Amino acid sequence: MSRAEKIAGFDPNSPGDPTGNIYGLPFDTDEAQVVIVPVPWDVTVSYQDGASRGPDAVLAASVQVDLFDPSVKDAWKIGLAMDDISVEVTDRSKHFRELALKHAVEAVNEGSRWLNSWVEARCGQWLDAGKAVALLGGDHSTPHGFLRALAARHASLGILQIDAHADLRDAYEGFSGSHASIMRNALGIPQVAKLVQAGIRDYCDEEAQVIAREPRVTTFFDRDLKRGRFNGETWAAQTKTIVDALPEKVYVSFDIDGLDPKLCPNTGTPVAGGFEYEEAIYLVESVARSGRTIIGLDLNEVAPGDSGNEWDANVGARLLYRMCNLMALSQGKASRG
Ligand SMILES: [Mn+2]
Repeated sequence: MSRAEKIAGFDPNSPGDPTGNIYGLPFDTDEAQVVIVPVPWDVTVSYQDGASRGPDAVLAASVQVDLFDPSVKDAWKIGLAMDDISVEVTDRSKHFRELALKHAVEAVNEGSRWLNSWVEARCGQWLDAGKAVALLGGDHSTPHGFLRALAARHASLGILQIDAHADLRDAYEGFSGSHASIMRNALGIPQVAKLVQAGIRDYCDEEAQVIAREPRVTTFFDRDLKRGRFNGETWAAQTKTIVDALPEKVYVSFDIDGLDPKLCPNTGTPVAGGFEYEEAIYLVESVARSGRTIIGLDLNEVAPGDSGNEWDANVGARLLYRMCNLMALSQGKASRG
């Protein structure tokens, strides 16, 4: 069946097909304009594990997501599909996590380098096929290879990081590829011209110093955003300030713990405070509507609860759907709703 025939034969109003692809959509990765690359990896988790099961959980929860998106016209027709969940990545994550618990630092760092190369190749392959690419972690270390793939294809880019944590540590517990170092490592990529952080509310002295001394980093702390609101600033005005700090090409890195933890109670390192769901969507939508191009994005640290609680994945699946649609909109692969 061709892509056109699949669109003609699909009923977006019917319940999602649980045996199908992500969101119950009828497209495979060749037919899709947006490819979601799952990275089931959580090796250096510091508090609660489970993010490696994020892709499975989001895939399962995705069939509950209604496909109408008020921001993007006929959003389901864009074509979203998820790449295979790699057994090799899953197995290596388990293997290196065991080593991390034994604090085998060098072996684990070698594992992180392998993962970064794997992600770079996988995402690069889809970028070269003309796809918009979204990475689904996994812990927050997983997008490093994707950023390298984008840096190899764009002379300059900025990152919008939505997160409770600054993730600017120079290695954490000795692990160079730690989730807590992802943005420090991203700053090591010369094409990363700007890092704009939003929602940050848990960070150490070392990270505060990086923020203070590194001209590429602009941080909008949760405390300052909230206090501004208490004093009458609007989220629209604050959002404009955040977006204005970004260059033309933007990568969105969304750690789900940037949201209020009531929306992600099982994430690895929840912190009180944070964004409401629609506040976060509004921020990402404002990037797209500003005329900037979202050249890639990730959603990370979505973890299902041990008790079979699927709430985090339910939120994550909705967030990912709307961000993918907004990325497609910003890339001219869809039009405004
Ligand atoms: Mn993070």
